[in-house]
Amino acid sequence: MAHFKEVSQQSGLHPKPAGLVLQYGTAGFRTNANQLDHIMFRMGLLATLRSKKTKATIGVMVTASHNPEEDNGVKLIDPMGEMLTSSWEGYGTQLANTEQEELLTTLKDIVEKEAIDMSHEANVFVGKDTRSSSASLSQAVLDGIKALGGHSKDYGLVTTPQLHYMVCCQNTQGKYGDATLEGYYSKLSQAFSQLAKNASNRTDDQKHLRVDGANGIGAIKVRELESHLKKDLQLSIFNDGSRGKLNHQCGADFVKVQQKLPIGIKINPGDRCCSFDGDADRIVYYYTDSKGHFHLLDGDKIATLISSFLKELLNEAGLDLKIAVVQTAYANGSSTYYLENTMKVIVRCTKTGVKHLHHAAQEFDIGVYFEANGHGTVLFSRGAEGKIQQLAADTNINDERKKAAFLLQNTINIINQTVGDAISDMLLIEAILAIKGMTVQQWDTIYSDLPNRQLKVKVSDRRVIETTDAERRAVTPAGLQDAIDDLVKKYKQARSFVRPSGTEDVVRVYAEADTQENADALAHEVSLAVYGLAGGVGDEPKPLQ
Ligand code: NG1
Ligand code: ZN
Repeated sequence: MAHFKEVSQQSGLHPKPAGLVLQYGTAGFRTNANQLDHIMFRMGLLATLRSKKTKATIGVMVTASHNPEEDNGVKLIDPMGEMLTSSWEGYGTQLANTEQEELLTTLKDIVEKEAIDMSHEANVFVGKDTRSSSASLSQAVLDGIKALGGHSKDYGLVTTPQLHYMVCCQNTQGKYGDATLEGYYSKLSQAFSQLAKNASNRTDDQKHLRVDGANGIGAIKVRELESHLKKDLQLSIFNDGSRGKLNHQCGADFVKVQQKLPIGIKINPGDRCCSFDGDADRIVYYYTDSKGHFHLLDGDKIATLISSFLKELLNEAGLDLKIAVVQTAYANGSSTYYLENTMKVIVRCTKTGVKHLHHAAQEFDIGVYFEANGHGTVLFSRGAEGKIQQLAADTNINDERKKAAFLLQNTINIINQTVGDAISDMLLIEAILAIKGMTVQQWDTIYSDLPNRQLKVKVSDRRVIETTDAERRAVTPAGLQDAIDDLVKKYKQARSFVRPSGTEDVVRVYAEADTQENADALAHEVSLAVYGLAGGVGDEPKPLQ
């Protein structure tokens, strides 16, 4: 086969460092950028095979999200804009780790196993974030696609969710929207302006939002969106990449984990602010009060705001649709309690990693899913969308139902259903706050978060920790779960769990309790248990200050 010869020649330009082993994890490959050139070339090959197999356009995004600037990464996007199916992640790992001379054999094995018709055309969309390494790494992806005879379209700088959106638009022949940036901005901004019509008498202050762009791609793209928004929403963009370093002391991950303001943002008490992460698929909100205290509104608060808005609209519209909220073990206990007992919606808990949440959300008419870190979206089943469209077109219904149907229709249009999207989530949250005439403080008081703490522990092999029950309990090493249970018993309203990270070489520890001191103490004690029982390396974890 001519293409295999081409692969053989081209792969020599993207050699694999002998012995290097990497794994296609929860967010694709992610590590220091200088180890990734061969991975990118090979993911270009894999995407081309995946495209031939599915007879659809596939996406490849070059980014390491919230990781430091020095890192990079790559993830594949499946035809409907969702993450690569797990059955192909293994091929990603195989291709990544096969030594140079075995590459063709591995490739042919995949072709054979999947019975891929190599004569079929392949089409791959490629995007990248603003990291300095992204340009050459995305070129390596394009080289891989070309070597296997695939067609590619290079979108250049885009957010991760924008590329997911393009793939979905392309494979639905434009039914989901136009596969262009212009198409994306106009669909979202039109839906926003329709929703904003239902907000009464907003002052300029209420229309004003401060955005921390994490010095990344989100800052560039939210500025492009701005010109489509007219006067409905006024943005002040900080950490826009003109000076600071990507994700350094800013961005959604920093704000969520450190529970403090990002660097470089100027705010007065009560001002509404949000932070994106490095590839703009996460968002968190926050403000400071008159005493200067910081208040975070994370993915759990966002899920609560969105699901209560949708539930009210469904009631008003008289639509009987099943709505659920999907969370992970990191969801604050107060949010789960509020959703289940006050709002009375179905709550599901899945393993960490967006694909798990996405799949669970697909089981309902309307599935709202958010990780506490701010990654999430809303999925509407085809049946639910149909019922909403039908109602919106019905001329024989009263004004209240008509208005609710119209709001639901535009809510569907403002949401990027392919994946969590900071820009789309931001517009939806702004629209809900505007329609409800709600301040960020009022939103914050829906429930009070239990104080919590997240820590990391270094161990020699994090795979010694195996978990069950959506990662809420450790099965191995022996004795660890008993130790955690005993520690948790010492505190009020306490909960704690540990799990190996899928994106970093650490074990993550989470604890919550009635006070911040207790949450900190519990997290520290559990860290010591992990260090002692799971092969901790380096210095023993120190208590928090
Ligand atoms: P790991 O490193 O597996 O904890 C982190 C996030 C996930 C997800 C992935 C992908 C936490 C605790 N974990 O995974 O939720 O977003 O990164 O980016 O926030
Ligand atoms: Zn991200």
